[in-house]
Amino acid sequence: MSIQPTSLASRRALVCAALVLTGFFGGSSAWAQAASNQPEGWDSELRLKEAVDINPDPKIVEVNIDARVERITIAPGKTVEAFTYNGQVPGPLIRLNVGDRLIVHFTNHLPMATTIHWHGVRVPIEMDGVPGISQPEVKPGGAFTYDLMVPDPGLFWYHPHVATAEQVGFGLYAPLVVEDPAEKSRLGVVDEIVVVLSDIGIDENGKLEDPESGGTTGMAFGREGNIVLVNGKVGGMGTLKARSGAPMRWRILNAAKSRYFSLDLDGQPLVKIGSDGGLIEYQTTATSLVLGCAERVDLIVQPKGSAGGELLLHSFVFNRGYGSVEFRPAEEPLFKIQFADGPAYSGPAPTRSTRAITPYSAEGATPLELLLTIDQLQDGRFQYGIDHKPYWTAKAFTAKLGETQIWTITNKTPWSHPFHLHGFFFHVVDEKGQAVHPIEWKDTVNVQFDQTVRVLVRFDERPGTWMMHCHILDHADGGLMGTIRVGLPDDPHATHLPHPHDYRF
Ligand SMILES: [Cu+2]
Repeated sequence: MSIQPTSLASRRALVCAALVLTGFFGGSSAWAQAASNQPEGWDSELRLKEAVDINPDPKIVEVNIDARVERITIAPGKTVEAFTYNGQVPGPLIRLNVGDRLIVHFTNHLPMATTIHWHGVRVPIEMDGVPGISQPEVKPGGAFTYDLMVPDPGLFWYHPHVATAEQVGFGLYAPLVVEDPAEKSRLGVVDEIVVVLSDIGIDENGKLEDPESGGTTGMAFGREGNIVLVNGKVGGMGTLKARSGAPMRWRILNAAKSRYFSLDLDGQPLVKIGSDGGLIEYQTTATSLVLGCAERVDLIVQPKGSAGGELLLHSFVFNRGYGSVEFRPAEEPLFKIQFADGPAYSGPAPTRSTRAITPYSAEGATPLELLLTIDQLQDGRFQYGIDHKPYWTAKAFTAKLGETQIWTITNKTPWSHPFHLHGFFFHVVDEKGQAVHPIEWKDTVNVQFDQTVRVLVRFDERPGTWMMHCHILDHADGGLMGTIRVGLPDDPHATHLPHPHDYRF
C-alpha cells in the first residue's frame, strides 16, 4: 500500500470530521448542543467504533468496509480468530440521518465468498445482498459498491447473506443507525448507546466451533455460541457509569444467530419507545423484554441507585422451544451500571414518546398462509420448510406492486422462529385483522412454537425477488426460507432456490 492514498483518505476524513463538527456545534437544534447528563466517560467501556465517513457532502456517508479474518480480543488476555468487518466485532457502526445516501466500498478478504445484506433498510433489490437474486456473490479478493438511500429512521444492521449461519456466527455483523434529528430533539434524551448482543462458539482449543456441529439435530435446535458478547466483549465485563435517575437511550440489536435475549435490569423499568422500524405508536413500560434473533428495541431507561452502587442488565434464559432451557445457566450477565458520586438527576423527564402510525387495512388484503414445519426424513435427518417444502423445492410466492397481504404464520414445529422478510415492513394484527397496539413496524417477528402470528404487509414500488426466512440462521440453512416475487411477470422457470449442496445462502 502506498502512502499517498492513505494520507489522502485521512485528510478527507479530517475535512469531513471538521464539517460534521461544524454541523454539530453550529447547528440550531437543541439536541446538538445539549450536554451529557451522565458522568464523564460514562459509556467509554461499551462505546462502539464508528465507520469513518470519507465524503465531505453532509448528505452522503461514504465508507470502506473490508471483510477479513482477524484475531479479536473479547476479554483481557482472551483472543479469538473471527470473521470481521474492518478487523472488529461488531463491525463499525454506521450513522446517517434519514434521507441520506450511503455508499459502501466493500472488499472481501475472507477465504470464502460473501455479500452484505442491509437488514431492515428499504433498499432496491439490487442492493439487498442476496447472491444469485440481487447481485453476484463477492468472491475472495473481490469488491462491490453498495449505494443506497436510507428512507426510515431506526436501528438497522448489516450482515452477509452467503453461508449466513457460519459467517454471522463467526462475527460478521454491525449496526446501522438512521437518525431523525427532529425526533431526537423531541425526545430530549442526550445520552445514547448502541448495544449489539451476540454470541460466539469457541471450542476447548480456542478455535471457532464447527458450524455444522451436531448435524441436522444441531441445526433443528439452532446452535448457540457458548460465549455471550456485548459489543464484542464477553458478557458482564462492560460497565456504564451513570448518574442516578438520568435518562439514557439504549438501542439494542440481537445479532446472535440462534440465541434469544430476555432483558432484565434488576427489575427496574424499561421504557420501550421503538423497535425494528423506528419509534412505535406509543411507549410502553415493562421490567423484562424478549429480543429474538435480528430484532431491535429502542429503550429509555433511568437507572436508579445510590452512589457506588451497581445494577446488572441480565439476560434470563428464554423458552424458545424443546431443550432450550434445560442444563444451562438461568441467566447471563450483559453489562453493569455503576452509580457515580454526586446528586441524583433532577432535570426534566424525557418527553413521552408517541408516533402517528396509520395501520394497513385487512379489507381486501390477499391472504397468504405460511405453515412453518419440520420433518424427519427417512434417513433420520431433519428438514425445515414452509408447508413442508424447504427452500430448494419451494416455489416463490407472488405479490403485485402496491398489494397488501395478510399473512397467517403458523408455527407447527417445537421451536420458535423469528421470521424475517427482506425489504418491507409489516405490522402484527389480531384474528380479525385489526392492528395490535401499540403499532410497531417490524421486519422480524417472533413466532413462538405452536403459535400463530398474523401480519399485514404492503409491497411498495420496489419489484424483485425478496427473501423471507427464519433468523435462527441454522433454521434458514436447514430449509426455513422462501422467496416472494414482487411485481414481476410470471416466470415458469422461477421455481426454487438452489439446493444447499450447490449453494449455501
Ligand atoms: Cu427458526
